[in-house]
Amino acid sequence: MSNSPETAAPANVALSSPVTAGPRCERPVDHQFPSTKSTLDDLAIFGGPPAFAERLHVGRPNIGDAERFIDRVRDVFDRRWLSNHGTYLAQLEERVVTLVGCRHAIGVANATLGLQIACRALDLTGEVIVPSFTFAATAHSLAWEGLQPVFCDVAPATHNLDPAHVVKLISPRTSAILGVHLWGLPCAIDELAGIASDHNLKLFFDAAHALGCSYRGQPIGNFGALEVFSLHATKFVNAFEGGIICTNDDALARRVRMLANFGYGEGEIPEIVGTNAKMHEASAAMGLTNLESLGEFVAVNRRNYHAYRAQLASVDGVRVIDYPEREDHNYQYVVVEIDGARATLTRDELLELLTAEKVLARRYFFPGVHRLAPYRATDGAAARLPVTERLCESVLLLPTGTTVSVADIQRVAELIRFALLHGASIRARRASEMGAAATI
Ligand code: T4K
Repeated sequence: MSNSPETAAPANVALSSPVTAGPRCERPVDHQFPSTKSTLDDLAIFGGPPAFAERLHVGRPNIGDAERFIDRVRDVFDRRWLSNHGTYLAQLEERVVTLVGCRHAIGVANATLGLQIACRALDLTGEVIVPSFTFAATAHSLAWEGLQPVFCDVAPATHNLDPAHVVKLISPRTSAILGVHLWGLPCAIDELAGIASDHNLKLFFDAAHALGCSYRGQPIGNFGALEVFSLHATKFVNAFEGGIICTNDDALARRVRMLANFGYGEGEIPEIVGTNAKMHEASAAMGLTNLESLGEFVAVNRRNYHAYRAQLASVDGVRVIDYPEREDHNYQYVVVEIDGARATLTRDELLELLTAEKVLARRYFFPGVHRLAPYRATDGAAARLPVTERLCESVLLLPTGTTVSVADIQRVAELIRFALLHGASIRARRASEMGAAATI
């Protein structure tokens, strides 16, 4: 697997490119744990002490001004208005409208329900073209609405829908294209809009990752028929759970509001079949409070992203995905690709090693939605998704967010560098230990 020479010398790695301290981190540095690994025995998979006392997470929630949130919840109690388009939801929606610059922002209980409502609001039928390299919820929302997801490959640089492949998948049953702005990187929106218009298809976006991001200078939330943000706990801005549907279409906005609220319009009697996808006031207060710290969250995420880039730049076989500086970005995810041809360990071997050190990196998204049980039998798409298949085997997300410090990142990068310098020895020792265990 590896072409890289293995260094015999112990890796007491000196850090290059010091990273300047930025905004506050909520976790103190734990000094009692050794910051470097000098021999294989130091690795936690071989019985050494883990590099971190407490686990480092990918999706640790960013939390803004907790006191202000608690004051708002007290106010909710005082006024005894807990749900059904309360004042905090109205404020949250207004703030998103201002941030995104769109005409309508509609708060919902979560983005999955938001996508389901989108399918209804757009009257979709038959097949919808969607990437497989995404969280299961994207495809589930279609399947839940009785639609067939048709899995499309993605572009290697952005991990987003490949427009050339989209065209090939259009059939007489296709009613829409659902793009995902994965990691907050915008899809090839203009190309997709052209294809949708040429073939008379609806276009909408799963923007779960993309609050605070832009495409050609315009905020995400303004494209396609509508876009759906997630405010889940692990997202850049969270409302515990939540979603926001943004659109510039007045009629569509009205329909979305009705669908999310049992079919009620302005009157006392439901006009259409609707569901209950309302966001309650505690969630709205949390979303609003966290939105007020958006600038700080971006600053911390951006600092962390650049720290990882600097620390991992010289590590052979590791690529940190690019976020173009000319666009707004939330830097919520630090996404690395482990190149199977150049790195001395596979992504999964590295993940096992990091997990033992209490670095809970994540394989988003493994094994690819087209390989999940509900879709495997119906689609059989693996052969036509070569980029997706490669990414599902090579992508790893590293811990970041306001609970991760630059010192943590230096330590994570040291671990990765040490592991890949000594990959062949690590693999050989692991194999011999497993073999010995199997014969006991
Ligand atoms: N479209 C896309 C592209 C998405 O990524 C998602 C959601 C959706 C649509 C649907 O949006 P929502 O309906 O959720 O609004 C997590 C999230 O649950 C999910 O929202 C998210 N994508 C996905 C990428 O990640 P899991 O199964 O990986 O979550 P879990 O519980 O393993 O947590 C991840 C990490 O975060 C762990 O290390 C623990 C940590 N964590 C998590 C929570 C909830 C905390 O430290 N505190 C917490 O409160 O799916």
